[in-house]
Amino acid sequence: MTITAARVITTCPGRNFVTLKLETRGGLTGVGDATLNGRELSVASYLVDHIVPLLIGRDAHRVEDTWQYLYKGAYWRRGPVTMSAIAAVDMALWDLKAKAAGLPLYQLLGGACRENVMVYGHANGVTVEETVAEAKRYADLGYRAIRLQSGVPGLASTYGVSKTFGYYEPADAALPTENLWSSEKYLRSVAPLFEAARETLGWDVHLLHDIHHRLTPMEAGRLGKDLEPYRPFWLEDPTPAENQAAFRQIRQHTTTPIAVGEIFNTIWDCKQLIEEQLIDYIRATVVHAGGITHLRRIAALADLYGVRTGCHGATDLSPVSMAAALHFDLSVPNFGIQEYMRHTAETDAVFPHAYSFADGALHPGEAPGLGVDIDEALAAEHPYRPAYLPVNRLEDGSMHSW
Ligand code: CS2
Ligand code: MG
Repeated sequence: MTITAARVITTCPGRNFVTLKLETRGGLTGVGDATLNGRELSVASYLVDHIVPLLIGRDAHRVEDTWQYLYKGAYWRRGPVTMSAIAAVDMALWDLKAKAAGLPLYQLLGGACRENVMVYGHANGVTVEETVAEAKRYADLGYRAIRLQSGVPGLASTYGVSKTFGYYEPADAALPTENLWSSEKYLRSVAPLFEAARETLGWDVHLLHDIHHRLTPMEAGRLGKDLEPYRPFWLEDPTPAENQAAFRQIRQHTTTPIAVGEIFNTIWDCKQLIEEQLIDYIRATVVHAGGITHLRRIAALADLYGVRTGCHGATDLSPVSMAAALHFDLSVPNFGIQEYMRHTAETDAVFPHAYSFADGALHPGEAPGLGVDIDEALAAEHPYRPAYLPVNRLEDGSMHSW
């Protein structure tokens, strides 16, 4: 199954996406997501200028060898740009292999380990009342797990809260917008949010929250303890994870489950957190952690230590990533939960897909391959638009994690 052509398609149906499309001599095509929010053109260039020339003429069936070739052959290993580019190739090769077999990809990954993939939706609002009302709307739609992100009294804006009701798109300007942050004001706001949510939603729905890398380990330990009465499903990214040992401090102070990893790119980023059981869910995702081939290795390591998967699934991961993630989620033994921020209708039109939502869960469908494609003609109608993620400063002006 010789690769004869490769195209890198950058499109912006409301937000930017980078997609790799491979063609083979037999006429099959395979797609992979290469979107890195705010740095899209870096990955597009890495693919066009440094990877595509190496793919033409290669046997598309050699998925693992191609992964090893692109990882070990690059010399400069790891990092979000390299691993997102490798991920796109990997997704496209798995897509091709499954299409050639006439099977949905999950069947090549060992078959289904469950009937469907439980997902969590995003409820956000400027106030606790707005956020809880939005969470109730998700519960009424059948979601069994809902992430709560609310505004912080005294702060003009904060992570996860959209300016216009509904979709939260963080890459919101041609140059980074500057947000102001106060951990003290934030820490006072979370327990009241969860208390109100439990009062309205009850106990049969999982409630999640994303701290987004902003606390010290001790602040995170305190917040985890504050929320224990409300039984969160997880607290996400409580503190910057470059220092993985710091999570020992959080573990000493709270039993609230911890989820980390959406910005991780290889198994090495996850190793200590998993081996020391400092986390309960690993969030590494198919597009930023080297594709399906590498994500399966991360999940296998996590399984040894009782850590479950909780893959990142924000709208800056295209429907190609969502489709690939669902085949992975359906087949991996230690599945936990899948994030699912619904894409806009404009995005869905560019990326027709087979996955579907019902009863708080997604299923990848039975179409051969990933079950997703890119409408290149429609994609061409949405040219790339520079868009940066915000930056975050403390109220005294010090730079802080966004
Ligand atoms: C967030 C993301 O979905 C999440 O858990 O952390 O929205 C993240 O901020 C974006 O993917 C960044 O592009
Ligand atoms: Mg997150």
